[in-house]
Amino acid sequence: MKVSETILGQAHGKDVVAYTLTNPNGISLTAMTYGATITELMMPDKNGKSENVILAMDSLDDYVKHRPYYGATIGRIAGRIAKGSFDLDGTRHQLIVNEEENQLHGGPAGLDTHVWDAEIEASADEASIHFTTTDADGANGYPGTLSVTVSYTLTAENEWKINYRATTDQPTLFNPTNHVYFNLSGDINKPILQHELQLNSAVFAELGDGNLPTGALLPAEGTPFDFRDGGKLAIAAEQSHPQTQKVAGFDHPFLLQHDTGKPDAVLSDAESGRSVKMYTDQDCVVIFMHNGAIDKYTIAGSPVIQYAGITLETQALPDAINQEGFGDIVLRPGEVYSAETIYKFEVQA
Ligand code: G6D
Repeated sequence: MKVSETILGQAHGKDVVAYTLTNPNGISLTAMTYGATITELMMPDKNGKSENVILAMDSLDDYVKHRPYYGATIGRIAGRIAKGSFDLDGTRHQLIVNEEENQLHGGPAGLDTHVWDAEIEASADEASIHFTTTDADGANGYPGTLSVTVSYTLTAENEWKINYRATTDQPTLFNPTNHVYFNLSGDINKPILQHELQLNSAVFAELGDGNLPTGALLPAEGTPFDFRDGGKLAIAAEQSHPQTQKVAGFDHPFLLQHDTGKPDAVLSDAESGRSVKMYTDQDCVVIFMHNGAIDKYTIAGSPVIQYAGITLETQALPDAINQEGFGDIVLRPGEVYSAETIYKFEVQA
């Protein structure tokens, strides 16, 4: 497995390094130490043409300036925390809020804004980038010093494996994700509405004010949220349901069934022949369809179009600390947080 590296520039006074892992099948993964962010996933289409199938900015400075979250490691908490506050062991904690009265994606100095350290591990069959960072006690309002490792592994079987490990010296919260956007056409100016999604989920979380979960877990049966038998993403963009109307598509958490031996999700693009199978040990996947402009920026000289990409953000249910029955995202001293998500890339002629 081939490994190369390059220095992209500096952020927070530290060099930002990008590493490229290339497997024998012409698939390569590039990720940088700023935000432990994946910036390129090159793969061939059915005619052998290799293109980047994820959204990426033109430069490191654009990632820092616009914070698009593209491909970034999100934490301590992915998604929103209502009013940026929660009770933990009888103490009320107030986080730094960065989206009106709520906290989004770990706050203004979330893990995606860190310059992580990195180590490479490579063998004939796979190569890994082990990113590490420490989030100081009180950062963005969170208690405890959190030590995090995120490992990206590219295998000879065309898998991108993401493994998270974390420890803390005080009880705190941790629910990370990766915010990669896929566009399997390889063309950022082609909306993903003709992509096919097959999703093993029968339940989704209703969104209320501020795109926070209301706490209601709704059946997908008979709604545009039921992709168990597969369907084109255009179905979600038709906005035929109050919840798809609310956000012009999906921005929703889907509870995963984890059917034995089946991927949790399959995203495919018939025109290119490319597909990605998703497997995870997480309860849910948040699917966001880039429904509107995130900030005012261009990529390759053009503004980013609506539906330019789709995220498959595996995680615990958002705002779980404030919602009964949404799962436990508390990490305590002596515990080791671990989670794995695998994206497996395939091409059909
Ligand atoms: C919007 O509501 C969405 C989030 O889910 C997404 O992560 C963010 O844009 C980038 O706020």
